[in-house]
Amino acid sequence: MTADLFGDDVPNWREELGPGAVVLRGFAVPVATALLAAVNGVTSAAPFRHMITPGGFRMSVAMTNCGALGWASDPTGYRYDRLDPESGQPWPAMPDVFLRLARDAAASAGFADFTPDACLINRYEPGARLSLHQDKNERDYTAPIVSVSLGLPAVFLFGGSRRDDKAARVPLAHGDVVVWGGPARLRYHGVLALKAGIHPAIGEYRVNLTFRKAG
Ligand code: MD6
Ligand code: FE
Repeated sequence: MTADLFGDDVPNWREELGPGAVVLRGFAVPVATALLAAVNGVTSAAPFRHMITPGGFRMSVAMTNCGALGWASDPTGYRYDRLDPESGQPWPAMPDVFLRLARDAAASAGFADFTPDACLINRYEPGARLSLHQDKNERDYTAPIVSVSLGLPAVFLFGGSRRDDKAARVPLAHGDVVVWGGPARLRYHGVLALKAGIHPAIGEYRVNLTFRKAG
């Protein structure tokens, strides 16, 4: 862990979660307002929606996407698609502030030249959760994933390479960024049910941005 030597009031340190995985505490705080404004821009064109899993369940997390490719789930399976299935239109472009933050965070974690083509935007309301899963719909596992937490705090579960490996509980707060790749790329992970609360920036929600190189 590297302590903040710069004397500002923004949390700024890193916590290794294991080889290839790190939490950059507070990394997104300086751009959080700009990120949230950009989320509103994306969702005015591609609103949050509750997708249906291949098993037929409605996901408790509401999702949308921006970038050249968007992640989608429906009863036929999971996939990345160029078009929003709700509108038939391409997903909104990735805002510059998203791209810059994702690149900077990846570089800071040791993954140079990360160029995401997909950003999945997750919105949690109290009680919403994401069960343990691997991110494996992307074509190329050499690129890392960059995950940005905004709004209410959540407990991130970070497991191993098998579903039944014991998972660490990692609290994530507004502005924290998790980067994982290389040997950590296929580790199981999930999010515990969100606790109710009010965040000054976005009220009763947690919003998570996950950047990937999907295509
Ligand atoms: C979330 N995140 O934090 C859900 N996946 O809301 C993920 O599923 C995730 O945070 C891959 C890498 C980082 C993540
Ligand atoms: Fe994931």
